Amino acid sequence: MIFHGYFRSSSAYRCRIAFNLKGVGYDFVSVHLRKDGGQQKTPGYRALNPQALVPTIEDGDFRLTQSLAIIEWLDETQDGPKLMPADADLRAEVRAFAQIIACDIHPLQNLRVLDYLKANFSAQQAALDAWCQRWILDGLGACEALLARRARSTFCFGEEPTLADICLVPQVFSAGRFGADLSAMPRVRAVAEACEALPAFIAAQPRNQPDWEA
Ligand SMILES: N[C@@H](CCC(=O)N[C@@H](CS)C(=O)NCC(=O)O)C(=O)O
Repeated sequence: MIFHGYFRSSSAYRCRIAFNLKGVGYDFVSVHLRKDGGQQKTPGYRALNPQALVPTIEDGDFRLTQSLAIIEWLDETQDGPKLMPADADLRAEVRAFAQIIACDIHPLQNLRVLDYLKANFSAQQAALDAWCQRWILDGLGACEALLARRARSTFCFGEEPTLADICLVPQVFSAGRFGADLSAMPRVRAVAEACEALPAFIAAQPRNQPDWEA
């Protein structure tokens, strides 16, 4: 399997965690989002992923984009621990939690959005950080409220990591990058800490990737 990603990409980070939890290996192809004006924008990469975003996977002739689709596909086609609960209600709750992050937080802090704000609205770094913090705190605040209404568990939805945890950890990492203060979110922080102790999550960290740059 070929995995096209970038060390700092949250969406690629999600997939790396899923690969590691499932115990599935891959050949990594680095797509540097800054170098050469953004390698994701080259015709070659666009032929793989018309959105010009990472991640993309290739498995023989099969190509797939969108991290949540990739993770669910991995879960359904590969051996290893299940990343989605068997119970339909719980599975839907896990998807709803993951989508808060993947659909409603992450897109607002994506590189192309921040570049657009800089180029078209003259936004400086402080304004961009404030923008990101605004949406991260809003979305993770909702995640905290969802967790707080459940009985305490090690991971978001029980004693095994699911898609919810896979999305949460990279988003907590991004919160740190953009200076969002999560001190009012004890449940989010406790889950992230529990995940960060697992080898699958540690190996997926940006600093442990071959394309990592300080
Ligand atoms: N919803 C997509 C988001 C993919 C995405 O936005 N990837 C970012 C990195 S996390 C990217 O490639 N950005 C490049 C750009 O903005 O030009 C997914 O979950 O895969």
